[in-house]
Amino acid sequence: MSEKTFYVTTPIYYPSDRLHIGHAYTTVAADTLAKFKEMQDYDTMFLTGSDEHGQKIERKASEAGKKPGEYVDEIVATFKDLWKRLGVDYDYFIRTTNPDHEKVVQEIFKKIYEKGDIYKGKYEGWYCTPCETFWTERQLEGEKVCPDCGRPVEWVEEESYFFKLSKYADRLLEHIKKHPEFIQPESRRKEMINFIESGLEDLSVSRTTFDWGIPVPIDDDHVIYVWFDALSNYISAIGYLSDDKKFNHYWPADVHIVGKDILRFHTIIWPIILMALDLPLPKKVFGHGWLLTETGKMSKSKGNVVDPNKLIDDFGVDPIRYYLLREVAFGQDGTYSTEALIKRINSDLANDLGNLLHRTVTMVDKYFDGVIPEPGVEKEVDKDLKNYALKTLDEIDNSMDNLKYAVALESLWNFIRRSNKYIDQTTPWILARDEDKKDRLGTVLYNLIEALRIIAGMLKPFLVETPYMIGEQINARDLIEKASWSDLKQWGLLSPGRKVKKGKPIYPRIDIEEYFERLNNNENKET
Ligand code: ME8
Repeated sequence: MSEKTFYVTTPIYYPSDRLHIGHAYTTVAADTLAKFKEMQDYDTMFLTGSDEHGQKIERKASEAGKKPGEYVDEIVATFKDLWKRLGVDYDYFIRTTNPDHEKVVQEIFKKIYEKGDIYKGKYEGWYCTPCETFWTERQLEGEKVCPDCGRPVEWVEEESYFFKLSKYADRLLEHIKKHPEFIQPESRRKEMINFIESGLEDLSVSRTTFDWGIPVPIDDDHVIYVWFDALSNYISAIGYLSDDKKFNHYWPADVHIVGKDILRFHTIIWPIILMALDLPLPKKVFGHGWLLTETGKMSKSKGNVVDPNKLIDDFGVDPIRYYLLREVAFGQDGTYSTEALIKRINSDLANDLGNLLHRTVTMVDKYFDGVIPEPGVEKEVDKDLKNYALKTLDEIDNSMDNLKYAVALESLWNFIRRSNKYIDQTTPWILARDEDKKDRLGTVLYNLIEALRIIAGMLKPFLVETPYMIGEQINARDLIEKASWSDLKQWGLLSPGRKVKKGKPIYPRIDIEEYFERLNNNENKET
């Protein structure tokens, strides 16, 4: 195993419903980061999964007239199917109903109980089942709705085990203040500090009024609180208490990527569980923003839930991945719109990238019978292009370290545009008129093919088909497949003499009006 490791996670989603574009957003981001680190020769561990216990799932299954186990099996299959379609390449998919996970959670509970940080008491308070969250009277400020999701809360009065969050509050605050990178982005870090400073109460970590959960190991009448169970996935999945070597290799996680809705669980409850276990804390928890629709928050009742499967059917996988990563600054809220998606496809994929490839391959085909020419003497304009490639690689590297996906893609597209400009500067069609300038023409076209090889390589973390579509046409699929990030820094890796395979434009332009017209006609047919 390589010394350099990188461990990245997504939340494990509730299999209470099928996933929507919001879940795809988080997962594609984590997948991109994992692919990027992989290219930089890290031994990468990318974890995702499903959070299958709890009252919410139990109720949903019963509404569907199914046993919880049967209900979640069906939905989890749709998760895996979506990740496959989106080109998400996780190393492990954890299900919290997996007996290995259940055993580790029980052991964690027992360890903390034996340490004296879990004790028995009685819980009296409010509970939001959709969020699986306990709320105190004070936190509700007189309202009987969940401060997070706005849905009604229920009164709960039952015997419960409590976890001493209060005992660790000062230590946690100190850690957060000492490690500014621990909670990102900065604005959310301040929110979390305020939350902790306003006082932490001990947390109820068991329930008695339903069964769909992991039994408390010392008391069969209780099941473990679903968040205690779910958060433990990040260590159970990599061998905590079962495979020390693997666990020590990957832990602490480099980054937990989550939505802002569940940042509190990840920056308060989770670190305190780890402190109680005497384990190091994750290096970073990144709470990204919310993806909204033009009619507000996605919800079944509003009928505005965006189904990623439908988008893949209509546009293909890479346009969706590109849009998710490019359109909204990670960390901020953004609005999903199909119109904006089509505009991105047309301007960035069809125009900037598609044209560069098409123009280049067409010229090699026309002026050199498709054979990639030898480069000759280098001019200033060629050096500029090469330096721009190096600069772009560094920029992407810096942006990715800060999870600035949109900025990374902006840098990449600046290089694509720079390469298009290189065509305009060097005017190959004029060089082609003069046999004496054949060498120069060869150099220009070789450089363009190299630029495309490097662009395809740089695209690999972000997009899953496009790099190889480019690879096919410039006949460098092999080089692109095996390219590491450092290979992209070597200009001239592609040997001349290969024959390009001119194909159709990789992204034909989409007519927005026509698309919506077709959509309306189809909807009318269905109703
Ligand atoms: O909270 N915009 O699962 P969940 C952006 N099981 N991201 C969104 C989104 C939106 N509109 N909607 C959902 C749970 N997400 C727990 C997690 S982890 C130990 C347990 C994404 O199915 C975002 O990442 O409700 C959010 O945090 C997550 O889905 C919530 O998924």
